[in-house]
Amino acid sequence: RLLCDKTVAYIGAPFNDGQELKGVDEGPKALRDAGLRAYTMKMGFAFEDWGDINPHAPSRYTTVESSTSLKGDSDDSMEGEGEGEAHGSGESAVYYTNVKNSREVGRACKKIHDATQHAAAEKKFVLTIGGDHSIAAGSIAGLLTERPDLAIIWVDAHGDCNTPETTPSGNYHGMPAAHLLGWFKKLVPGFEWMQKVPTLPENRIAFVGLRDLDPAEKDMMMHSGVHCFTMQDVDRYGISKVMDMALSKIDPEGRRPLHLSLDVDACDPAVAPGTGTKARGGLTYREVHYICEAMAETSRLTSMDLVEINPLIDTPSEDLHGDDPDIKGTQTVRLGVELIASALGKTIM
Ligand code: NNH
Ligand code: MN
Ligand code: MN
Ligand code: MN
Repeated sequence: RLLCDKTVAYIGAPFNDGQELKGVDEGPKALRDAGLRAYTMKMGFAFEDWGDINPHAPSRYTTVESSTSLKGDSDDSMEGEGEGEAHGSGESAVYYTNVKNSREVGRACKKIHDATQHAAAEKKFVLTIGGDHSIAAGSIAGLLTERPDLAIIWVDAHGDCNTPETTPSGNYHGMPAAHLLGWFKKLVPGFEWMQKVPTLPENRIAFVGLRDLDPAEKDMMMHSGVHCFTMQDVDRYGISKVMDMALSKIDPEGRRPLHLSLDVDACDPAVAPGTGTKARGGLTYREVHYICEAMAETSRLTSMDLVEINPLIDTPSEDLHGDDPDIKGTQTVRLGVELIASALGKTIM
């Protein structure tokens, strides 16, 4: 029994505001232009392009949202002046004020939430393309609402587990996992809606590829129930053992729907140069493909985020024998299409 249909719902989240560098917002368009639709259809999937989330337009998904537990905080009531003060008495007492662009980020994430929830309700394979990793707060929140037993593999050089108290940068893309885990003690302006979203249990997320953690972030992760697999673990055990261990931690009985949140900065910069925060010593081309293939092999992968591809700083793709001529685009964009194909079940033989 399949947990989702063979239909990809493509949700573009062209979104920059969770970090400093321009260009990640061009990810969704670059992947379309690279030929993703034709490629996934060739693999036997139906492909529905749900368009891009426009952070500034009213939500298209208000009907879905009002039929769920997300009462109150509807998108429309969040638009306009002073949404941060909605809870009355003195913003600073209950609100963090140091998250950069939090109103824009929060509002966009709510729209992503509505879209992924809607697509999950329709049993689609929900593919959310960033944009920076902030979008995962929205996509995973929406998926959790519809698929409450969801378990997550978060592939990243970084933990994305900072809270506004520990963030060295104020950039929300370093915080979405902590937010989903319920580690924020106060509200974030723009993210009031997160209070109504189910909290992700710590033992239901495993990080793979870690190598660049901030000290306080590392401390919180180590003393929590989240599962961490560093690049040293990948060296020591090999990627196949790491994936077996990670999956058995978050889904011991092998029954949960699975989500892959894939930040391309998990890859070695030689493999994925087109990303804003590069960290040396990352996943090889085959290791990152293996992760996607292993997820597909479970038959329980029902959603995926692909984030932090920055076409503006990407390098041209080298033409190699055996490359599929149907995929166009620069190196990291091309890798993105290939990784999606692997996650959808493409195999070598
Ligand atoms: N940990 C740093 C921060 O909180 C960097 C996070 N950057 C990422 N994460 N690209 O994937 O700002
Ligand atoms: Mn990330
Ligand atoms: Mn990262
Ligand atoms: Mn990143």
